[in-house]
Amino acid sequence: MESDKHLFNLLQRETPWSDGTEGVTQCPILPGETFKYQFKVDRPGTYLYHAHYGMQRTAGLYGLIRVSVRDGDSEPFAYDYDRSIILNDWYHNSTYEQATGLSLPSTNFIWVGEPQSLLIHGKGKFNCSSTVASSPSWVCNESNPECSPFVITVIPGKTYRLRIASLTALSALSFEIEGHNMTVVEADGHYVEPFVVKNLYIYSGETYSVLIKVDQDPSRNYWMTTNVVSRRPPTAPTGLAILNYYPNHPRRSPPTPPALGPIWNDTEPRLAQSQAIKSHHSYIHTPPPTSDRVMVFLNTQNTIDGYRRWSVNNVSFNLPHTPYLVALKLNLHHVFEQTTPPTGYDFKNYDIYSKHNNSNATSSNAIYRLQFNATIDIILQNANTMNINDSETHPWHLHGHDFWVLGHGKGKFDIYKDPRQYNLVNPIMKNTVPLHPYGWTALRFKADNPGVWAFHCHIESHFYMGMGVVFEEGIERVGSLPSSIMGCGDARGLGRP
Ligand SMILES: [Cu+2]
Repeated sequence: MESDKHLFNLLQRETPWSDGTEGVTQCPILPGETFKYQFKVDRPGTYLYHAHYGMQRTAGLYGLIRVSVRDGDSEPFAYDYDRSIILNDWYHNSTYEQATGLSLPSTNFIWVGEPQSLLIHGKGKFNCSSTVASSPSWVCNESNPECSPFVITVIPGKTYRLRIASLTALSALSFEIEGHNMTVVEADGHYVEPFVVKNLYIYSGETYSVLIKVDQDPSRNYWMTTNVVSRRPPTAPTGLAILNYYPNHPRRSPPTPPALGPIWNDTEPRLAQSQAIKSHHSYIHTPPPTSDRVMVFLNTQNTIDGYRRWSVNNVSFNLPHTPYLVALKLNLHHVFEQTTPPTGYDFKNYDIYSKHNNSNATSSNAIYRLQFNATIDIILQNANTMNINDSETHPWHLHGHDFWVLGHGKGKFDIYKDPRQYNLVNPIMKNTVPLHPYGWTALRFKADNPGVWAFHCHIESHFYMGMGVVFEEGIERVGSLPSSIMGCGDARGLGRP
């Protein structure tokens, strides 16, 4: 049984029901049903859409949206050609098998594990020695055209804009192009003050545009490679694609071995890249100088009632059967818990570097109600997992808003000292941002988009295991809901005239 849900990574002003988040803004789309998303495309840039139901995104329902600038408008950089690359990781187990394993009691819990392949625009390789003997012979036949890497053909002397997006289920990635530096010019639909990288770190849910100059020895092709970082030990083989210098043959392998990527557990260059991303000087949206409400979100792993979960401030998130948007608009108060989840944790006593049982953790579907138009600060605080000496990278994605990235830091966030280092001058606005191991990330946003919005870790299995929260703001300003979002839970039938 399949049902689809699409998330459009645009702000959805006045159309909160077109955000595509199952359980938050709509009911699942059942097999055979049609659902029409209608929304204003509010700004140019590079965006993603994907399934947002269970772990369905991982099965391949996703894509990229390019929004061009208005006729007559220009961008703060120039290029000759525009190409897109979606990065992903790929598992041989179905998403149903994966979800089932994650849902077992912790004594029998089956982790999804590392992916078998990394995909560059849908194509990848895996280690054939891991194939079972009964596999059909074409599976590991390298001469099968299906096994050939993705190719981008480029013309020497030209400049290319590459729109690079990640929709990995789990992996944090590095991406590089042999012999070519990349100038980062866009992040999540916002222009970046250009900076040059040899290697781009990219996390699930993020998009970047980079410029490359086709200026190397034209007699050969070059590898484009992607590798896993931040997980031990990375086992997926390097993801490969070919930058094909015209008129060389597009399938001719470069004469050099592909790059193995940066050291997987070196957090420093990843933190440095996060800190290097600033708004382009001509496109700065200055953030409000202060906030009305500050929330600190401690990210931890827990065992709750015998199940392995992820939590924010020791509360693990569950989706209700009736979407919040419907429940709140139609005053169905009984369909989710009417408590307020915690807005902080025990700063003084909680040691983020040691392994905890977090035995006071609970599961809940309660949400944060925000005052309309208030300025909200969120500080994401990382910690040790339930394994010794282990803290993971979590890419947090906010629906319905772009937030200012005020800062990234190491260790435990100090609510008195660290805000003094916030970048209030030229912070980038994004919709997805990494929380680095044992670090903190500070965000600010205006609660000015009437609706109900998910904020969650973009790692598919982490959100599935409870790593998310929901914000409501200005629900009384939301217009009449379409009946098409009401096919489930206590919402069933409510939309009919
Ligand atoms: Cu996560």
